[in-house]
Order: sequence, then C-alpha cells, then structure tokens
Amino acid sequence: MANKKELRIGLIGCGFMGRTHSNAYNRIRNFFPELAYIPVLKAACARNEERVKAFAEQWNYESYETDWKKLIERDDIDAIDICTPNDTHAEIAIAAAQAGKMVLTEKPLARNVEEARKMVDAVEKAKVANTVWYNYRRIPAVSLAKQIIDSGKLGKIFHYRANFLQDWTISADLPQGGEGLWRMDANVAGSGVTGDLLAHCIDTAIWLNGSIKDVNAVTETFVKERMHQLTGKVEKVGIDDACIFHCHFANGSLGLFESTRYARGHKALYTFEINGEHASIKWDLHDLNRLEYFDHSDESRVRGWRSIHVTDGDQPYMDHWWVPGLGIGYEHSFIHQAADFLKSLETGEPCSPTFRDAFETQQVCEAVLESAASGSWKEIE
Ligand code: 4PW
Repeated sequence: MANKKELRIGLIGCGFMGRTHSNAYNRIRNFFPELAYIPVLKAACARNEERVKAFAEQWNYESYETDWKKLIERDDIDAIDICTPNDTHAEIAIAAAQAGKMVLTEKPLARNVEEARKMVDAVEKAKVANTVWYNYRRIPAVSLAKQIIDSGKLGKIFHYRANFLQDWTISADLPQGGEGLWRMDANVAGSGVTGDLLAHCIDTAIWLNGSIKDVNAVTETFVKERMHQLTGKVEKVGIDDACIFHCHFANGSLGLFESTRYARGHKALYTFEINGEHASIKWDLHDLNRLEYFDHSDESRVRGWRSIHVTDGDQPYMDHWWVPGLGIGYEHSFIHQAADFLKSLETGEPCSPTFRDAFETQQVCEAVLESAASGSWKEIE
C-alpha cells in the first residue's frame, strides 16, 4: 500500500493464539486504514514443517521457518510475536530484543517473576517497542469502563470483584502436558489458573483500579495425579486447579478474585464488578458488548442498573466497525491491540501493557501462589 510504513512480522507458534494474532494482522488494513503502519506478514514459525507451511498459507504469511533462532536472525523482520507456550517466552523474547527486534508476547509475560524481570531488562536495554497481549482490556465495553472510572464518576472505589471460571479439566482422565495440554503442565505453564486466567483479571484490575498492595490466597489441586502425555507415566500434578484470593489495592479498596477450571457449566466466564461511592460497573465476557452501570445520582424514580450496549461510534473502537446496535466479538480485542501497537509506533508512546506493566501482574501472580503456599498475607514489592 502506497505511503504506508511496513511493520514486518515474524510470528512464532501456530496454535490458538497464533490464529487470533494472525487474524488481527489480516484485518488491520481493512478496518484501521488511517494507521501510518501496516503489518506485513513476513514469516510464521513452528517446529512442525507440514503444519507451519499450511498455517503460513492459510493466514497469508510470505514464508515460514521451523527454527525461531533463524527467524530472529532474518533482517527482513522488524517484530517478533511470541504465541508459544509460556516456558519459551523468556528465551525467545530476550534473544529477539538482543537482535534489535520489537517484541510482542502472549500473556502471561513469563512463568515467574525471575524470568519476567530478565525480559523487562532485555527490552528496556535494547530500547525496543514491546507489548503483552492482555487482550480483554481492548474489548470496547471494558475500555468504556476505564473511561468512566477515569472520569471520576464512581468516586472513591470500595470494592473490586472478579471471576474467571471454566470447567474443561474436571475429568481425571485428562492427561497433563503435551500437544494442546501444556496449560496442565506446571513446568511449561508456570502455574495453573493463576497464570492462565487470574493473570487476565489482575491485569484488568490494575489497569482499572491501580496497584495491588498485598494478597491472601488459597489454591487447590483437585486431581493430584494425571498421566503425562509426553512421558506416558502417571505423575504428580503441579498446577493450581482453582485459586481464590483477596487483597488490598493501593487506593484503599478491597479486591476479591476467584478462578477455577472446575466450575461445571462455565466455559470462559470472565466477570468483574466495581463498586464506588457514587456508581458501580459490571461486565461479563459472555455478553461482552454490554456494560452494566448504576449511577446513584440518577433521579430516584428512574434509578437502576443501565445496560449499555457498547456499539456506538463514539464508544471505544466502535467507529471502526459496523453501525450502532451491531456488536463485535472476542477476536476484535486482538485486532484492537494490534492496531494500538501500530499506532504506538506512530506516536512513540508505549503500547500498554508493556513488559514492565505486565511485570506487575506477574508479581501479583507470584505473591498469590506464595501466599497460598505459606498460608499468610504476602506484600507486593
Ligand atoms: O488466556 C486465556 C486462555 O489461556 C483465555 O483468555 C481463555 O482461557 C481462553 O483460553 C484460556
């Protein structure tokens, strides 16, 4: 496209997240034509040649690689996008930054704080643009919640409550580790629901309500042993199947968080509610275009929860989509993040959450796990 600057992308990992990011890059030129940068899908990378070749064709990549180190060495690539399991994030991100590439990585930033700290150091030392795909921030209703809170309409915040509930690991016959199941393997994932699901809740919470000061948590592993797909042996399960924690935010509010993969009937129920002095807000991923809002300053005869259908052109991101009344979906949160990353290259402003922002979420996750292990409150450094 004439007059456009190119952001040449090398994407690593062809699974679920590889698809969400690739879809995002493919949609940008049609729906965000005002951006100065356009993504150019230079290469997809994964170990299995047959798979990565098919993936590259399906999602319009110009080429493919089977070794991420070769991808990073290529001088026709500006940005490395990491969509691989958590145990590879640190090594790839650090190598990419050292090679002068911009780095985008899937959440959580890393398996633990130690890895995350090295990643932050690497991108900051290399001064390369970076971001972590905590995509739920960019659902328009969630972005609208941020605007409402920042405008002061809620007043002093008292409570922040969030849940992320699933039910896909209840069967004791489900193996751990291996193809499609790395989230079940603590060595690969770093943790269970804390890093996988609560990390989203924590990222959104910090964004909307500020820093978390301290946490008190319990975790449970309901199925203690599972067959490991790679070793073929029954092994101890190292992940947390469920986690509940409460906390203090720096602004004085109390937080209550729950996540589990054992809530029968729930597939991906991410909800949050915020109660302030003057107003409250709540949101539910299963009805993602709606924001529920209660404003105590409304005339008492008509006061009640408003169900705001976030589809209007003057609401966040929606001027890029259809007409008022027509909603969008999960995949759009990734398109918005890709667009915001491209915009950040234009403005020179960081694309939040940066590695440093996501480091704070990582610290809270680690504190949650330490608190659960020790049975005591844990402060965030
Ligand atoms: O990041 C999370 C995943 O690991 C997601 O947002 C939902 O839960 C969908 O898959 C898992």
